[in-house]
Amino acid sequence: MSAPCGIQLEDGAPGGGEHCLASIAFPGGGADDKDAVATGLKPLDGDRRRENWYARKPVRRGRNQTLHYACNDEVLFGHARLAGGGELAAETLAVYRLLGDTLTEHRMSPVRSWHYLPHLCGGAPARYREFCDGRARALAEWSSQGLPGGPSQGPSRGQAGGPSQRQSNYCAATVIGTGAGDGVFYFLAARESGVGVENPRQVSAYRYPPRYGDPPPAFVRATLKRWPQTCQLHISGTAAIVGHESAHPGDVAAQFGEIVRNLDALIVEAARDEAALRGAGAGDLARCKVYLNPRADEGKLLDAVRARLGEGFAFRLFQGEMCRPELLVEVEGLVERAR
Ligand code: 3EB
Repeated sequence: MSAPCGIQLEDGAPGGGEHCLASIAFPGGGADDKDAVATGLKPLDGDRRRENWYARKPVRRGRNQTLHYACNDEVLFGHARLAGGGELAAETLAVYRLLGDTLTEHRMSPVRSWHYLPHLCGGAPARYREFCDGRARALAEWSSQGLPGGPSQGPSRGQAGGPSQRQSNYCAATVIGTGAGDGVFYFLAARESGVGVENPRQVSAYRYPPRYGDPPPAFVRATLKRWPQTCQLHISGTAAIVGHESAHPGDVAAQFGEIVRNLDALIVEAARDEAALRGAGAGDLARCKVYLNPRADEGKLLDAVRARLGEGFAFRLFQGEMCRPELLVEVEGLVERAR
């Protein structure tokens, strides 16, 4: 492995844990799953293989209250329950405080985060807003403590910024609603921080107008992580949002087409910073996960994927709810290149 960390898709838990950072299970929660991070995600393609995260160098394991992690001097990978049965904002705030403490202790910067939360927007978007509230409060605390990963005050590149203009050091993220059960949060962090990349077709989520929720969601469209020999573009969950508005409500195939345009534009933007990414596009997404709203037509989606990205394009398909009820599909993945 030329990168300090990577994912293998495997049928069970990794044998021999010296290099294993974590084992992500879909959906997980069975008797053999005590070492797995159970996502609660229902695979629609029957593929229940785990995402086993490995580090190039041996890791040691630690725990900060409910936050479990494994790390070496290059990477730290951690996870925690985020049940959110009662107060999701308070629970998110508490977990992100633990994360901030852990990253400070190990001198790590957040690179990528995943959140799978039951009942995210079934009925009302309230729970997603609660989540955003808790995360934003914690990340604001991080900034005041000098920790990377939060908002930073000051003018953004290329923008006429007064002191109220927010620039971000947020990391890439996924937030997907699952069925019953507990929620889960997991993340990758690195000793050397990555760079946030925004999408020229989309308003930065942390600048969405307040009608989508106040505070706005605290994430960037992608984190560009350079390692000594490779670069990884960790792409956030990407939906059919153009500007700040949802496109093509009710039309899963058209939403997928818009997502492909968003992914292409985002990767081109990242390639302005990193020559190794030049020429790449949505079809180069590795470890691609597609989340499909239970109301949407799976056949129409699969036709759209084949039409846009070709028969050979590899991806995993899960049932999931998006942060806005009209969004039927969301896509995430990783573009990795030698440099
Ligand atoms: C969007 O673009 C769709 O709150 O961390 C996608 C990925 C979405 C991450 C987050 C939200 C988040 O606004 C929703």
